[in-house]
Amino acid sequence: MSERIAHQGLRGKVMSADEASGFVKPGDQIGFSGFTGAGYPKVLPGAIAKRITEATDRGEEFRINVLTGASTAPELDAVLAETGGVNWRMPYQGDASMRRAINDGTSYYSDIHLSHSGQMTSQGFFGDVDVAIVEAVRIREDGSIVPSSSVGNSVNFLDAAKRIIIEINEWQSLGLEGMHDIWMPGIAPNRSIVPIENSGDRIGSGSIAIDPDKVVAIVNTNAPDRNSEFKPLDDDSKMIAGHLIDFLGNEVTQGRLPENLLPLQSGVGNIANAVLAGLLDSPFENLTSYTEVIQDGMVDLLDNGTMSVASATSFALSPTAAERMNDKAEDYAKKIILRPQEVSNAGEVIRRLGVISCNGLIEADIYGNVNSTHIMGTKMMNGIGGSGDFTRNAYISTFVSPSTAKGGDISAIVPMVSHVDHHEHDAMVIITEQGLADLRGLAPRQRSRVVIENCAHPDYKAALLEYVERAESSGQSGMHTPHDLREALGWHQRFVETGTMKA
Ligand code: 0RQ
Repeated sequence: MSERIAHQGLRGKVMSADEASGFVKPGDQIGFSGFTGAGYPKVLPGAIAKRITEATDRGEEFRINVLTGASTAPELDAVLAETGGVNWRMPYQGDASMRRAINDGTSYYSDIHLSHSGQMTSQGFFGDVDVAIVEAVRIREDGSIVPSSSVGNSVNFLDAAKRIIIEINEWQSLGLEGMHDIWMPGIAPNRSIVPIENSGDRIGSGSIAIDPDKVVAIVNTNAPDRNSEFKPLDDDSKMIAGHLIDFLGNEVTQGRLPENLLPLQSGVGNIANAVLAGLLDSPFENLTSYTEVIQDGMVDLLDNGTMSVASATSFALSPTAAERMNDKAEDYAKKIILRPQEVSNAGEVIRRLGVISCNGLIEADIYGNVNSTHIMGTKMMNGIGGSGDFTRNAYISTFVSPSTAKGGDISAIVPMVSHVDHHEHDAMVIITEQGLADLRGLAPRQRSRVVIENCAHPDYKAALLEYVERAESSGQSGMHTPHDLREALGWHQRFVETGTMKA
């Protein structure tokens, strides 16, 4: 362990997780490292959860605010959510227990663009950060921290926090040192331009400088990052990937994209991973990515040389791919750059590099508005994550989804979305296994026909067409974006009442 704590003064701070959890007080606001199941602290959250439960059993109030980079894993989100002690959570989650706590009203949740969340913390929008709890690979001689498999919002949390607790995780490869690129734009009014001109540019240092005097505890761990295996590729995913690859090929033919495309962004989830797998067999070469998470599909592209470089803030790897990453981290550090999420998701860089974005959706409406977060308009699924950062600024923004969910009882194409995350001004291309709707340059009434014809499932096509024709001919609706307002959310209401959107 001593090689992992090179700062002499900090070696004396090593203690057990139970002892370290004593530095967390009721009402504290805690910034945890971690992004999509990578680089989150493995043992402190459990120790804090134990203290919350003990306090609750004694009839004492012990609640905390939980800030992270993005989703984490059960060792953080589930253990804390299950105590009922999470008062407020930001900016993204994907855990069943946390989702339950949010949807049953136990916990407040602010679903925030990932690129904004760190800056908002640093600017003091959420109040003080009491404790930063951050996983690291190593502490250097100067006390700076080498992060592990994600950078996320750790720099903001470490800067802002009054007290710092570091988990040194021996499972994380020392070879990760050299992969990170720590550079921060600062806060307004002295915010700098991000000097990145290519996805592969390195602009900062390999570790996060901290004030060693703020470190109150260091805890040693040896535990893997936890992500689930991706679902095996099904026919729908392969068809979605095929539509997107054909579309990109045509953009090259039309002279709107260079032959090696522009930097790719790929969201979380099975479909986005399937699209990356589809690129493996595509004619494209020398691809690059400017994205936020590196999934299995992207590592495969790097392995076979289809992709030359990938910039992100985190891994989101299956257990098998994570072991592979650990074995060969030094080699991957030549092709992978992990940045703070304020930089990986910086809108201005995304716009300037001309990123092609690809994210999942829960539902889209006939005019191209997209709901990525809410089931039937009221229940939180995961959150907007970085999908807005990329969609709003992309050169071409795409959304991918099967045309139905829950065995066909839900249509992903609806008359009006029950919640809007990405609106018609930002969403350019919608893709389901049925086909692709290129909405660029189309007015709402033109969009409706293309979305219904190309993307809706045959079981719902006639009903969608009937809806829009009725709205257009009612004489009561404006003809720019025709709607029958009594019926617009009727499909959702029918699902809530009967368990299916089918009439
Ligand atoms: O449910 O898990 O019970 O089977 O949602 O759906 O089709 O497997 O697709 O894994 O790609 O997730 C939008 C949630 C899609 C994701 C969303 C149910 C469906 C299934 C998953 P089961 P699929 P995916 C970068 C970008 C927002 C954040 C983002 C997401 C489950 O892509 O969270 O893009 N995006 N970040 O059955 C009811 C519907 C449904 C539905 C799907 N209309 N109604 N349930 N489901 N559509 C990364 C980060 O930001 C970190």
